[in-house]
Amino acid sequence: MLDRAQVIDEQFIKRVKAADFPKPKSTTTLIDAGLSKQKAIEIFDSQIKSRLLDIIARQLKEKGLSFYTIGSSGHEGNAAIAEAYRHTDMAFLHYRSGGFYLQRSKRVEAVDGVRDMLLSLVAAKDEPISGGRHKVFGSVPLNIPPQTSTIASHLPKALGTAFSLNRAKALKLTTPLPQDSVILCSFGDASFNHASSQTTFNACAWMANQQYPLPIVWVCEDNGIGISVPTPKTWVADVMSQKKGIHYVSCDGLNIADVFQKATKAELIARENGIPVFLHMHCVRLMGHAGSDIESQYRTEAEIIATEADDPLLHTARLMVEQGVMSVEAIISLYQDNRALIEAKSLEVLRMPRLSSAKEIMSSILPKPFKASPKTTVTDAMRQQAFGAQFTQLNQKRNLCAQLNYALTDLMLEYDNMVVFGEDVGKKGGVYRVTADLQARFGARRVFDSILDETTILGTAIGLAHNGFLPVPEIQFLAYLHNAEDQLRGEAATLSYFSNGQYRNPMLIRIASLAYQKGFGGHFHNDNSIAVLRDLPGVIVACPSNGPDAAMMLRTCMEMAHTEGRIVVFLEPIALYMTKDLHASGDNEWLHPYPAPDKRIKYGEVGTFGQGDTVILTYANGYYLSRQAAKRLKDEHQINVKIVDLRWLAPLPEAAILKEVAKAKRILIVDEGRRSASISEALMTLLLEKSPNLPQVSRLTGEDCFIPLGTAWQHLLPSTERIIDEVLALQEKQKENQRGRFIIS
Ligand SMILES: Cc1ncc(C[n+]2csc(CCOP(=O)(O)OP(=O)(O)O)c2C)c(N)n1
Ligand SMILES: [Mg+2]
Repeated sequence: MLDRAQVIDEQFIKRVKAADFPKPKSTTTLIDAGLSKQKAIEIFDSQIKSRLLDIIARQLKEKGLSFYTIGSSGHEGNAAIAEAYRHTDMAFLHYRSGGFYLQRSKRVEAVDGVRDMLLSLVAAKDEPISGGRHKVFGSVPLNIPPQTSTIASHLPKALGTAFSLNRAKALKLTTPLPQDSVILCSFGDASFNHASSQTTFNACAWMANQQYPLPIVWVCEDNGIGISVPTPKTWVADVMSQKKGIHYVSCDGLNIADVFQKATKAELIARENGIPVFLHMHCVRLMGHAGSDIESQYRTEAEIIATEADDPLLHTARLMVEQGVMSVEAIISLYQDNRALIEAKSLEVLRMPRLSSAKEIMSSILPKPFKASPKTTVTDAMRQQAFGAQFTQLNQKRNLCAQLNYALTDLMLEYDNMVVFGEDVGKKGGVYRVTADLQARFGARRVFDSILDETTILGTAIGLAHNGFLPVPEIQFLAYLHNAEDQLRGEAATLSYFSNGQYRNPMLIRIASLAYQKGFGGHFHNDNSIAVLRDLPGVIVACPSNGPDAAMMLRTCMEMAHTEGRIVVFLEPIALYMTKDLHASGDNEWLHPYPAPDKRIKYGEVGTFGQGDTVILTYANGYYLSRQAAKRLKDEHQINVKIVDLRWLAPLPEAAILKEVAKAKRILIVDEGRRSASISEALMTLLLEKSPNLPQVSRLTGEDCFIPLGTAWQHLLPSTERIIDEVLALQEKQKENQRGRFIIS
């Protein structure tokens, strides 16, 4: 079959010249829509530019000069949507929203939309959003954050940003987005079915049901197909036109007047009334899914030709001619002049530099330095008022749970834009009462229950962060992070990287984690695997083992979120929340006074206990058990050990670890995670690679297994006894090592 890009290109010229236009699918005129002739020409110009960029993308790809050919052809009606909104209305865009991007770019003088898109095609370093890291629509001045290729993953955060608008108003916060903004979010018809979409529409309808204002317009760019799978004709409308709480509006994506009219209507409903709108734009898909897609494998030639006959550019050309806006000749000139312009600009961008070193590529993993929002100077009187009766008890010895609660209280006083939310964190104060009384202290606007959906929780966090909040979402148990982990791994963690450090979504995700719960059995409440958190570039994983550390680490984590835009995962060891005793019942040695609010544990600073030439590297429950083991090793075997509490699990505090083991004769790694993919593997590698005088090292870890119910978990996890045995075994092994060489067992 012929190259469809060429066919479509030639067809446009031929049919316009012959005034051979497709029949309209709707009757809305420019006058009906209130669209001036000049605006109509501008929209048409954006449509043409978008089309020609798709065509040139394929030509460049054929020559090996560009890398991605997914285009917007057939969807160019979305240019008229851009016209209906302000450029300050944040837009989370579908990968076929080229027309939208180009039309919006006309609002901001400094932005050259065509150049931006060409730079993106050739992965040039000067590409304005990702700096050559991704072919994506995005621009800070246009308020278009870049989206990932994971379809539908952007919907939860778009809802979160819409949610943030009214919340900011209610809390009288100064935020980056104007408070009368509308949020836009576009996606395809097949993406509509994705779990991330469906959960978002559910959450959106749920919030609307609570009368919460949500100025958001969901734009479904419905071309009737997802790669090769057709969407049943009435499917999207059947579902969404029935959905209570979300206003449904349909438009003909082949008629810019109709699109503009309906988009304007949607804007009014969303902006004026805070009612979410589903704008269903019917369009076609031209040139297949992408350049690599061979459409003839799943569509007949007749079907392809019939779709091409409905080219939206031909529809706009008809509208322009019929409504006396442009002549046929003027349209051809506009088309050909744009071709010349784009070709000239493409020659320019081809000469632009590309990313050329790992350092350069990785430079955007962390956000660029920015001016952090102001903090409140907290006085004693403010603390007294917030803590109430508890204020006088703050210097009494408390457990980990209470200290986290106190630290969160102090942080809420310091950061006006901090919000705490998740399942049951409000009135109940969390399953483990870590957030107890916070809602009473700070109100339901800052401490609130989410719906039972982790994707929505993390998506809301990202969305809130897009509008200047410091979100502190809670995931009730580590095992439940996983059904939403895309929001962290795919979305939040990649935002800075794919926006060249220009966008950030700081947050502190608290997760009740790890095993050893004696009264609460089973894997799902005792998940001891943190593998999915270990390899996220730029994300910090913190894990305290005791109350004061938790409070002082939490403060540092919030500061890093606030001043550096960092994403921090804060793993709270459930089994230690209420722990009081260390060595014997009633000794209260795991209770500690709450550290003064200015005390911090710096990022990368490890904790140490004891002195000895055997060093135990551990964290969380492992640290607690090692402390028990240390006492017995001393009392019963006259062995002194040094215990290092890692505290920071990713990135590992390498320098501090190496310093602590520099004089070690034996190293025992105690890791309550699984043998595979736990921190122990990273520690082993670190020691092998960077410890000059590597002593005898061994690992004590959990088994590669899920945690069973009841008391059987004890057979799988490190225990005090086993730590003692391992230390003794290490000593023995070293004695046996007659050759004096370094051995890893
Ligand atoms: C989560 C996820 N699964 C699969 C894909 C691969 N994929 C990319 S686009 C696409 C089809 C999307 O169709 P639709 O939403 O209708 O958008 P269209 O391309 O038709 O505009 C698929 C399956 C992906 N990008 N993300
Ligand atoms: Mg589709």
